[in-house]
Amino acid sequence: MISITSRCGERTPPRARRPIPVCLALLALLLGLLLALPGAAQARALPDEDGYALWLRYLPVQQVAPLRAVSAAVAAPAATPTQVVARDELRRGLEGLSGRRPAAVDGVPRDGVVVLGTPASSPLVAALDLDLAGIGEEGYLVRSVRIGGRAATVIAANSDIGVLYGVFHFLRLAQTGQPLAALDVTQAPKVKVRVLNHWDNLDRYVERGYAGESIWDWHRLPDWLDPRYTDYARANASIGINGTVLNNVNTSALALTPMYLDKTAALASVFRPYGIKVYLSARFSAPIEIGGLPTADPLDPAVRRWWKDKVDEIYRTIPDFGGFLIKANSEGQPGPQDYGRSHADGANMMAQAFAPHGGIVMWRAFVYSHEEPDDRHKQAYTEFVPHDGAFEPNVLVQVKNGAIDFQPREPFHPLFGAMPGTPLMMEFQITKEYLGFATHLAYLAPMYEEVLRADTHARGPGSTVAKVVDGSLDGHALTGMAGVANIGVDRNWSGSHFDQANWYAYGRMAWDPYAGSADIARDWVRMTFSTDPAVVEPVVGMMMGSREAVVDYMTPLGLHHLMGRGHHYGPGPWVEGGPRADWTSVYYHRADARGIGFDRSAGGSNAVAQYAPPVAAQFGNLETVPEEFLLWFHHVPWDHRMASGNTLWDELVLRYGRGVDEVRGMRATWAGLEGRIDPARHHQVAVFLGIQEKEAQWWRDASIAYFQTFAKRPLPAGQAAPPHSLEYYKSLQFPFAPGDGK
Ligand code: GCV
Repeated sequence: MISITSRCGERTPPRARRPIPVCLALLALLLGLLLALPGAAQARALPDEDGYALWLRYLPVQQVAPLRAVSAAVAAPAATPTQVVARDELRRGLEGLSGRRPAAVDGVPRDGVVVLGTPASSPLVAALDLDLAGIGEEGYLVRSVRIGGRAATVIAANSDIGVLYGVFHFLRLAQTGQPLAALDVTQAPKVKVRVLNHWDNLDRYVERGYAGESIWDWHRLPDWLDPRYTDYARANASIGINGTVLNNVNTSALALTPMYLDKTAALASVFRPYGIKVYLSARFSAPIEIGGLPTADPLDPAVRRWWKDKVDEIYRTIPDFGGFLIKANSEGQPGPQDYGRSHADGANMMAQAFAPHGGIVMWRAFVYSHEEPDDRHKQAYTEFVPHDGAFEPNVLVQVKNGAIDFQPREPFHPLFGAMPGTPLMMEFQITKEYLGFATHLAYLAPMYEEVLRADTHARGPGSTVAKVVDGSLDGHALTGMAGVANIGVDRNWSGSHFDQANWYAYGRMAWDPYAGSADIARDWVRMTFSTDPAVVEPVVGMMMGSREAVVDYMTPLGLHHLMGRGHHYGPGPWVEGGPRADWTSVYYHRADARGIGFDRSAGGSNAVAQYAPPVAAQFGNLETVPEEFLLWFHHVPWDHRMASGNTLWDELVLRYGRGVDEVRGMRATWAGLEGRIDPARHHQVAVFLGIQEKEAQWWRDASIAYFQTFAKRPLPAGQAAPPHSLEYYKSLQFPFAPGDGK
């Protein structure tokens, strides 16, 4: 009889296996000893990841059997590009997650088939006679059903793109370890236009970009279609984003020339199967710069003709083009006011050119002028409210979440609720111009959530910003949300692993402005790092506290706009002088011997009067203003008593310190996760958290050193004095800090 050699080296007949458990036990012991030696962690380490896969990693799930039970095969039409994409994404995802590629089938020959389609594209879906009436063009159902007595999962919609969204939802459930056997999901987006705004120049420089150059390789377009464009589209479709504005709002008119329209058309062809329309920022003076006209006056017939012809030309090149995004009469950009015309005149001229094609105009309300001495906070409201109801129906007025500029915390913009006759879309910033660039960990969804849930009281209590944005407050069908993208050519797309979460959360909240930031964080962590609760809970905890930490160490208690000049990197509360007062810090904090803060109450600039009366009353009164907005709305004496019992000065110092402590806590939490996250990503995040701690400390020290020159009070007990002089902090220069406008 042939004998085999066991791993213990014993000569054992094939059936006589008794000694093996003993020998395995010895082996296990040996292995255990080996693993306990230094360097053993390396041997166990998870494979390195570079972050390119984002939240679509599709790695094997822990509980494979339940997933395999519901996903043995896929029955899907493949007659259109979107159908192919939906079917392939599902098979790719399931193969990665379950370790088995599901077969493609035509019917339901066995249990565990995932059926995709619309009633028109799939006879199986048609036969189910599902109620798809309420889900619109982009909604979907994901439901566990029986077909011919067999268990199946149907992903059904009224359109191919709805099916694709449903596929991504189903995959998310699988990725996050949710039960899949009794599904009954109905989803429809609450917002119609869900776009990214790229502040990408045609030379690939990204204004306020911290993730490398622009991913749009304009020079090699239209011929070279970087595969990354497809992955970009997949990622966006997976979170419901349905449009992208390719170029910076501070744009060159060249973006509208035939050469660039061909390049844009090439990108549109990649994005189309994923339901993503392309939009362009248009320069208001383009009729002069590329049209050879002497004027860009929106009431001039030749100018109107030029825009109409240009828009017609665009639609000949890109039949499903989305529309224009316009920054006009803001920060030096040309606009209708250059000709004594209003924003409505400018927007309507363009909107009329788009109307026959079904396109839209997103007209930004981020306007302020250095010729206008009034509080910058008030200028957008002053310029836009008189034109409420005067915009064409295909115009969305795009409003930043707050009235100044994407600060770590701002009260909601007073335009929300103040223009019932005009659809207002939200503009959030995903890139972290004012929240630590790509190195600081700041999960922004709690900030988005805070603004969306804010009550404008415009039509009585419960008139939340979310209701303005989703159109339900004033009955608008055209609705939108924009997110200023944080994407670049960095391998991990966003410059840091955690900044991917802000892109992800933005998409989820554009789809559903009522979604909860913690739930979204939990999904993201499970998909991006691990489903292990020992990872998920601490990381979600870090994320949820992270934005508040930034508020504390940069701009506590309603302070704002205190960063370095131009590049916006690091503290610069001393910034003064220069071309315009509202580009300085002293304009905003107004610190003096008496106290600190911008008086926007009735006794000051009276910006509070732009809010509905209950909000104006709350913000305008020192006794009732929420402390997080105290110095936003009031100039407050240094010895003012805070809710904590501390004086304002002491509280300010303590808040700065609290922010630094929070970052220290995040570092410690992250350090404790070593071994549970792949070394490459763990290491980069750990190093970035180290940078964040250093910079948080710098913000705290520099700010305290500066404000103490006004407060002239000692630091509260136990608070360390800044280690350097104010002159030292002021002397620091960062000539090549990334992302500055140019
Ligand atoms: C694209 C701020 C930023 C600018 C940006 C501008 C805007 O001022 O610093 O870089 O320009 O906002 O939103 O238009």
